[in-house]
Amino acid sequence: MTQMIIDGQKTDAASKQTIDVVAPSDGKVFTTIPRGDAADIDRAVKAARKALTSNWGKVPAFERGRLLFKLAQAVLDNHEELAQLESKDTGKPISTSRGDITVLARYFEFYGGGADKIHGETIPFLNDYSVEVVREPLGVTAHIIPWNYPAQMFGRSVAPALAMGNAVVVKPAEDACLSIVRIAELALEVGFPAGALNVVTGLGEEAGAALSKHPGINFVSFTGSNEVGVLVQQSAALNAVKCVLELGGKSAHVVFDDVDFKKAIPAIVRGIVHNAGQTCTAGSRLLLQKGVHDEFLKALAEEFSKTRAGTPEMDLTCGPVVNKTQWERINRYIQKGKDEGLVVVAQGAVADGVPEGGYFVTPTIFGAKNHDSDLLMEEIFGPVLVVVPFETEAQAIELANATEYGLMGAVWSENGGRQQRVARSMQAGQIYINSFGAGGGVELPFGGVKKSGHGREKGFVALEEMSTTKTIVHFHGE
Ligand code: TXE
Repeated sequence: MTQMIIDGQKTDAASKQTIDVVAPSDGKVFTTIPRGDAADIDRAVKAARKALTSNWGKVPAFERGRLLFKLAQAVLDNHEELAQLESKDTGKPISTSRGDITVLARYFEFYGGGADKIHGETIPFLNDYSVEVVREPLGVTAHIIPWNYPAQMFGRSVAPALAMGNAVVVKPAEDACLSIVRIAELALEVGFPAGALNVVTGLGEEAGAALSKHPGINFVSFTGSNEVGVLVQQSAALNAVKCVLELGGKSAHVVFDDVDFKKAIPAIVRGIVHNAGQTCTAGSRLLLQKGVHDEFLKALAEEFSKTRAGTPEMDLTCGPVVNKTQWERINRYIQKGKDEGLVVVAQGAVADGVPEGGYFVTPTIFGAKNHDSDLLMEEIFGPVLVVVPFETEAQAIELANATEYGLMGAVWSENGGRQQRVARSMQAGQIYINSFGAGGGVELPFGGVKKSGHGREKGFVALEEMSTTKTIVHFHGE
């Protein structure tokens, strides 16, 4: 049984209630987590507020950076344990979890280095005035984290907040939070003071809702569904606190006739099957120019049909999806595609020998004649790719932008002018040219436009998001 971390202590929920944790690869309960609720959130927010004015608030910037480095090292020292935990909890192939834990450590290294490098400025003003703009933490920051990349998203959201001196309250997803609790334990072991980093496990509508509307928070970062993101923003508005929302996507690959097959095909396959398609940036739409359509699709189908879903230990292309609800939802979309008359272009398979009761989905590519299917508009969050043909560059841009989302996209072409024109016309927070997602992208500003949300994470910009400025105007005339 796992405990959560409040005010430097491992603790159960005040109510003593627990939630069963199910392994996605066999559907069986293997442990429990505390069912934290409003009372526990209140304890955690109060502990964080206290830390701001006592221990944590007094740690100088370079020392904060040093603590982040120590945590990065502790993550690396416990790498295999964290990876195994992540795989058991989420179902990810073990090598995927190992990669995720490495990226987690990178976040703490990157922002550890940034802790003492965000400077204020001085501003020329009227005679006899000096003006300083200093950077300050926001205060208590709240972080509501989903289940698809628990460890990575913890790093992405929490590392810059701690680097800037905020005290943090995390509400991880009830479906997968074990790695996050373990990282918080490691943070205590390396010397983060009590209250600087609190983790309250529990249900979204209980602990999550209580956190986002708590009057003691100064900021909320949310990654998850659009529906809940809107609720979180409403709650934040009630207390007039800033929020950053990352709400998923429907990212498009735009593939032109002059595409380099060798680069594009593995990246497109990986872009939709990695993490069983449960990635906010998943490349779930493929816009394919007519001249190369048939040849490219044939080569893509050949590669895609080799994909296999298996258990973490089998370490195949992908694992199961996180829970029964997601499994049913994805299979509903696959059935809907068939019912709508979309053509099944290729399918991978579920590996032989997976346990009964696991949430494995068959990776699938559909071909559509035009862009009006729900499968092209809605986030499926599974290993399902839909292909649509186009003729002209203008048409490609129009189709790429024809969704409510705008998180990521890719242009595949060897023509430099076209690469730039299309990249600049696509409505998304990140565009790749002749690649798709790379190495965790810790250094690269990231976030959405349209219904994919607002605010930026990753890169140096996150340090600005997680802090505020104070302008000090000093009159020193006679
Ligand atoms: O998300 P929820 P779900 C998308 C994806 C997926 C769909 C549903 O399309 O199929 O969302 O997934 C917490 N107040 N993404 O239902 O409910 C919850 O406990 C405050 C995209 O799992 O949004 C968890 O910690 N918090 C995505 C987190 O919100 C609440 C990743 C996300 O859960 C809450 C996950 C409430 N009322 C899903 N209700 C991405 N952008 O990567 C729930 N939560």
